[in-house]
Amino acid sequence: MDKNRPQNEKLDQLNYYKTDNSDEKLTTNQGLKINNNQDSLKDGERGASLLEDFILREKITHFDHERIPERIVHARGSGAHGVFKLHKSMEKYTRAKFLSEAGKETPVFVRFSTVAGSRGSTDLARDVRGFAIKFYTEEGNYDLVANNMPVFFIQDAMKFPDLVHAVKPEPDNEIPQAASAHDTFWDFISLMPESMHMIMWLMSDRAIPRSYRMMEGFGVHSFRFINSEGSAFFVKFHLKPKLGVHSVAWPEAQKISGADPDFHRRDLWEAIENGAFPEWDFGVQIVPEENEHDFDFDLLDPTKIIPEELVPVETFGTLTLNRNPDNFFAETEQIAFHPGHIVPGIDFTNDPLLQGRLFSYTDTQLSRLGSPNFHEIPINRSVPTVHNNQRDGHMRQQIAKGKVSYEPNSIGGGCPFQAMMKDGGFASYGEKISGNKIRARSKSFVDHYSQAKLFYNSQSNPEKIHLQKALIFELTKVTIHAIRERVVGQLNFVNQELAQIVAQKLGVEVKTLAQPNGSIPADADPATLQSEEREPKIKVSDALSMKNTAKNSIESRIIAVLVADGCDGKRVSEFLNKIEKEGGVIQFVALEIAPVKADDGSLIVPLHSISSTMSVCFDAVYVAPGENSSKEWLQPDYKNSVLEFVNEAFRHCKAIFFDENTKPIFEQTDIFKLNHKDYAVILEENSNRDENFISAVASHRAWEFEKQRNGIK
Ligand code: HDD
Repeated sequence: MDKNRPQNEKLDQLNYYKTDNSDEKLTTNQGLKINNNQDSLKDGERGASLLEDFILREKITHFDHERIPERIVHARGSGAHGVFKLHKSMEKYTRAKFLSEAGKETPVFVRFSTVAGSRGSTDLARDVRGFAIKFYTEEGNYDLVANNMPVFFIQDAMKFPDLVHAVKPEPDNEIPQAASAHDTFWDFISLMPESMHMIMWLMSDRAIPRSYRMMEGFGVHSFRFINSEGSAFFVKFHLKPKLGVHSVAWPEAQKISGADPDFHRRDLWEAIENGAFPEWDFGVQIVPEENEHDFDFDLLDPTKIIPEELVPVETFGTLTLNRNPDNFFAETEQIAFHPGHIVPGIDFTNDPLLQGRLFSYTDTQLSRLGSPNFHEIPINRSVPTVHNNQRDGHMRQQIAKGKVSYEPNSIGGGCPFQAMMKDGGFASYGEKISGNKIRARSKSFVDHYSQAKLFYNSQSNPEKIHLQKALIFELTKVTIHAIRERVVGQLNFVNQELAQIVAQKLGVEVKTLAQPNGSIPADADPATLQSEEREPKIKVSDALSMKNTAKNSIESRIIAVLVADGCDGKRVSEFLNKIEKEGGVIQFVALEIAPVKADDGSLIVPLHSISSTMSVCFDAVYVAPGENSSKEWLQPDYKNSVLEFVNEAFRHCKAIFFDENTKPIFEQTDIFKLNHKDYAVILEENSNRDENFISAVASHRAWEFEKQRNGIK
């Protein structure tokens, strides 16, 4: 068995359904061997096709029906198999078996996604990323249908269709694709103060990740853990990537969307194929039930985080993705997640957003996958066999034996039996509830700005600047002045300086919106719904800034090595060895795609030519040394391309390497023109120059110099 391709009970189950065409003859769907797959059956060589041609009809009919509706949201996605390993038993808090025995491994399938775009849209949209995990536990499937942001736009599922209609392409002309920068989205947002915290996240660089492998995951809602004594705890789920949280810059995202719209999909696929398995620490923030009301926000409000300074994340396991799917449609497209797929020991809370989700997910699978038997699709099957009295329906696979499909019964000996709790039977948590039926929002939800402020105030300066620019970009695309004005009015409640900066670029006035306190009257005009602010215990939280993330590895970072005929073969191969030792990836970029001959006679096969790629697709640039290198690269046909390649990497604060040989190129770059000698690693006397370059790559970007490097005062 290939060590990179581990087996487990789920993969064994999937193997049963797999086909391999190697050494096989072509057949129809009925298993009939086909003798001619080139021509239809005709009435003479030049005659009309015959209706009798069942082979042609079968082929065309199947083809005509091979598309299914895309997901109503999160249509664009990529998935992978993996494993969750529990390091520390959580049985003190939950009786879920997959969280009880330290060392236990549970198979998983994870699907990452963007929200707004269609199935074929770019990976690099400014958007929330879905991070949905299916745990194939011994007690049935547990789905954590998470996002890469810990809060949501709205507090109640009642508003979800409105939110999605607003962000999706506008209904008259279906423009724009996979973008929130348009009138209807910002119109809705400007009237929904509760969305302001999420807007801070969405306008931050978290919305344009460098990789799915470098994103956090959050369950968003408070869920419940229940232990075997019946004690309950509120929990918020967290996934922290071992590679740290990193992003690209917005101008890069826009270019990558053109250069490689599959950027994240390709990155995930290639990392797994290369054995650089993405990993996350998995943990929870735990709040005992009796402490539910200890906070200055409501634990049931999905627009709020619990700052990690108040309740630290307790990590207890590792999620590793180690196997690409065999078939995108069968696995990634057909997988059906649902926050209502839970196991004993985990339960819901009354978060009104979560409550609505519990209805929506099964419902949507019915139209997307076409039948209530979607649980029988191989990727959706639980590891334990299903035993119940549900029967029939489109595409039923299971062959249930016997006469009995009802309960109670005596003919079947009463089977299948209900399970006692001690035998793993699920029983909903017996939460005490008393109240009148009411269609309203709790007053404890009406603080919309405190945590938006917390997020903004916790950002480093470069992050704040990116956030401001994102807002300016988005609102520039808005065509209606009043909408811009209302959004700026909302921003003013978050941070006055932020509102001023944005307003000035848009040419709007900062107007203070009305701010009545108190709970929301049933007939209130949404435009006047305002926040009732509380004094938060935490003013700044380190966990909210990407500045404080892990920056200690170049694992799987892609370095463009610019090679030309006559480059220093020995230096290039030494560099290659160093990078590979550190887990980095080298991709050679040459003048053209033809092999390059180094000065020692060795041949280097490039993956790209300078005109077929852009430096936005790489994490760093290494201009290979060599006596001829400068002359080659500065030929009239290539000079502009190479300078643009380097200048763009410089604009986005990436590590760039030149040495004494390639100084003539360096001297024509913006780095030299702007006199940022500190920037490029040109350390002629320094024997550690490769090492210095590697540590610059590990720190991802030097964002703090962005203003200066762009020549902005
Ligand atoms: Fe949702 C898909 C995450 C609120 C209704 N959602 C979907 C996916 C993710 C999330 C990651 C993609 C799953 C996959 O890869 O197949 N959704 C969230 C999070 C939410 C959230 C973290 C808030 C905290 N969603 C939400 C609400 C509703 C829905 C309030 C409806 C009331 N979501 C759906 C859906 C989707 C979906 C329409 C579309 C495809 C699917 O379910 O399977 O039912």
